[in-house]
Amino acid sequence: MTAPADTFSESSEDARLVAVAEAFLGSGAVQKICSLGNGNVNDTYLLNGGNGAYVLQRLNTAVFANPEQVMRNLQVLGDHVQPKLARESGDTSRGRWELPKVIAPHSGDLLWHCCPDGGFWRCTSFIQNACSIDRIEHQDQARQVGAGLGRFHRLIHDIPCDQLSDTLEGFHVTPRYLTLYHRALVRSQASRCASTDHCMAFIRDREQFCTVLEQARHRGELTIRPIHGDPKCNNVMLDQSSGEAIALIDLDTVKPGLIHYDIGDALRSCCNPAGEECEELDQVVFSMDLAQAMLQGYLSEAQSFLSPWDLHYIPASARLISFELGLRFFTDHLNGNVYFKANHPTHNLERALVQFRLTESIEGQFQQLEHLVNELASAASGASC
Ligand code: GN1
Ligand code: MG
Repeated sequence: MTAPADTFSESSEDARLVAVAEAFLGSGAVQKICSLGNGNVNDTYLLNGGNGAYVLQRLNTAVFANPEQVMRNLQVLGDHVQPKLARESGDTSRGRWELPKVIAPHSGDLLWHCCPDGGFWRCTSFIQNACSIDRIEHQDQARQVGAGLGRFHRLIHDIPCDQLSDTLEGFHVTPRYLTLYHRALVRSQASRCASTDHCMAFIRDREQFCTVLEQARHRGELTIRPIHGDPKCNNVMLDQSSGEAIALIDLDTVKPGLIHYDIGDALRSCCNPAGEECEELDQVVFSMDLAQAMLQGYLSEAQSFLSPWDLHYIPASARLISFELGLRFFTDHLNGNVYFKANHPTHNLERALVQFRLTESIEGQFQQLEHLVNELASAASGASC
C-alpha cells in the first residue's frame, strides 16, 4: 500500500503554478505544491496551504472539450450525494465515506480558474488519511475496491441522467474506438514490428465482439445510468488504518453510461496483479481469486439494483473493457501518443500488449468467470432475503 505522500515527485516552485494555487487559496496562502499520482490525462498536484490540503488539477481540454460541463456534473453529483451522506451519517453500520468537494476560486462566481495561456484549473478537497493502490496484492484490497464501486453506484444510481451532461461523447462505446482505430491504421506513420502485427491480428479476431454491450443496450437488456467512468483500482481511496474503501476520486467522467463500463474497468485493473505498466508480459494474468473478492465486495453493495441481464453481462464487460483499453492504447500509439501521456515512443504499444494479454487470460477463464458471477449473485441474494 502506498501512502499518497510517497508518490509525490519533487516540488516545483514554478511561479505560474503558485499563481494558479493563489487563485483558489488567496494571495500568500500557498505553502507547498507537488505532483500527485500518475494520471494519464490531466495534470494533478497536491496543494498545501490555507490550513488544509487540496488537489489542484489542470484539465486536459484536448480530451475534455467542455470542461465547464465537467464542473457542472461535479456540482450535480455533490448536490445529490452530500445530503444522502448526511442522512447515512446516523447509521452506525455504514463506515466513513467522502466525496471530494469542489473548492471555488477566492474571487468571482466560477468554480474554476482559467489562465491566460488557456489552462483550465480546478481545486477539490484532498481525502485525508487515505491511500490508493496501483496494483492489488490481496483479496481484502480487491473486496474493498469492489465495495467502494458498489457504494458509489448506490449513491449515484438515482441521479436522473438528464441532469448529467455527456462530457466525453462515445467514451467506452467500443465500436467507436474500433472505427477510430481503422482510421489511425490508414494514416499512421508508426513503424511496424512483430508487436504491432500481433496487436492488429488480435483486434481483427475480436471485431465482432466489440458490439456486445452496445447491442445489449439497443435490445433494452441494459440501460443507461450514471457511472463513474474511470474506476480503476487507484481511483478508490482506502482508509489508511482500516483499509476500508472511503471514497472514489477522479470524478471527471461521471456521466450517463452503462454501469458495465465501470464494472469491467474495475475488474480489469483490480484482477491484474502485475498492473497496467508491467514490462514482463508473462506476469500478466487475470486472477480469479481477486475477481471473486472484488465481485463479492461489489455485490454486497449493489446487488439490489442489478437485474439478471446486468449480472449476465458482467463477464463480457471484463473481457470487453480490457480489450477496449488495449485498442485505445494501440490506436494512440499509431496516432503518435496524442491522448495518453507517454514516457517513451512505444509506451502506449507496451500498455496495449498488457491489456491484450489480460484479455486473453480472461478469455481462457471465461466460463469460470460466468460460474463465479452466478454463484456470488445467488449467495448475495440469499443473504439479503
Ligand atoms: C485514463 O487519466 P487517468 O489515468 O485517470 C483514461 C481512462 C483509462 C486510464 C488507463 C478520460 O485515466 O479511460 O482507463 O487512463 N481516462 C480518460 O490508465 O480517457
Ligand atoms: Mg481519470
